[in-house]
Amino acid sequence: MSAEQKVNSLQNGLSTKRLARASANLRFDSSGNVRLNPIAEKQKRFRLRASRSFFSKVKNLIRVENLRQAAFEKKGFDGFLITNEANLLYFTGFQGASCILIPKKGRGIIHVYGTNYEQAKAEAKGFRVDLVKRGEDLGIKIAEEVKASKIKKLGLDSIVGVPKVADYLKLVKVLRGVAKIQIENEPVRALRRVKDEEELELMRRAGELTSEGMKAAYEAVKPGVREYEVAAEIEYAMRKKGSWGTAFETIVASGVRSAFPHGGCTDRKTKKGDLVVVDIGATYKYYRSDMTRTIVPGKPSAKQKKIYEIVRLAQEKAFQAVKPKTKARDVDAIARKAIEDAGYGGYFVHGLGHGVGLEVQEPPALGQRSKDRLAVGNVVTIEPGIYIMGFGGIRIEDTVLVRERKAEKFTKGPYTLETKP
Ligand SMILES: [Mn+2]
Repeated sequence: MSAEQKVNSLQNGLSTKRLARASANLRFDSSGNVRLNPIAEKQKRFRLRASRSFFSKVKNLIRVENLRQAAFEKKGFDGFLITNEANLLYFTGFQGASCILIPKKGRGIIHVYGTNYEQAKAEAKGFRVDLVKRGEDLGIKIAEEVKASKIKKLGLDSIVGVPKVADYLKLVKVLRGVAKIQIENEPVRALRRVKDEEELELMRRAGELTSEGMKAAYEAVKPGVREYEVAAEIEYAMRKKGSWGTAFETIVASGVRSAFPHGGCTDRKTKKGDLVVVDIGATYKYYRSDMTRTIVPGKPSAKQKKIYEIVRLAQEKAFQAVKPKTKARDVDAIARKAIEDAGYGGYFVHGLGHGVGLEVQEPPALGQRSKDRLAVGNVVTIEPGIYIMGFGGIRIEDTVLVRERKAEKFTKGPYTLETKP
């Protein structure tokens, strides 16, 4: 599809005059996806005030159009069903849709139960909102729409959880002889892993809130304080500054428990000289952030300092290597080599990092087996660690944006073991 055709196909539901204005602000990125151009991005704050709902409608239409390009033109689908929660949020900007059917042409159809019906109508711009009535069978409803829109090859983004598997099997049954169904995650993932300016603004804010939480952690970690008390101070600080909630369950793992990479948070009292791994994240308008620091209440030992420096250097080296077109596994390898060279290779027991966005773990993956390549607009974590049973663990993590030249850190805070520098 030509750029012009693509913009024209956004016309669904937009008046010619308004569309002309919107089209002038569109550009195409290197993957051929439609984006608002940078000047339009700059004017956005002003424009949003004037017509927030119009722009959210254009944004949603652009995203649906990009999906059509990725799934219909490149993969041969002629209909797409979105069921994954984060994907639903990505396309509609609202939480509570059951699924969206994207037909060949025209608006996507949001299916929503009564509880969320009014909110969907108010918030999910650029879609047709369809109420699923009590007792109505969603699978049959979708099948009827698939038939009506003459869809022959329906793509499906994901199947997560037992009820959804059951829905899927039912859908396959109902659509037998009508349309083929195929699970295909890549088209939506490809869109979601390259963040646009608006998403980046929200993620920057989530990073700032997370950094505020980490400041609170440095103040709260003291000998005798319990892990959950530290977590409470962190979460309170983030909430108070505007966090919509935690991006995942706060980790405050102290002493021997710090050697468990996902140590959670218990009622353990931290002791003088303990390693305390603090892994936290705030959420802002559904976008998440992820940050880890390791703190010692009291005076760190020589061994703790030595290992800390190894992890810090590995993180710094990996951060410097974050560039577009770089293989994600090469960035992992740089951190891994730094830790191996220092003699602790066997103690770095997880991948270097992962993508962050609407979900706290999403593509691309930064691990030894990753096939991903970094691209401008990816937001990823860089989080090397060394975990020694009986001694404790040290991890340092930041959420960073891949840019043309140097990557940008969204989470900011000193790299110090001591509570007071
Ligand atoms: Mn992480």
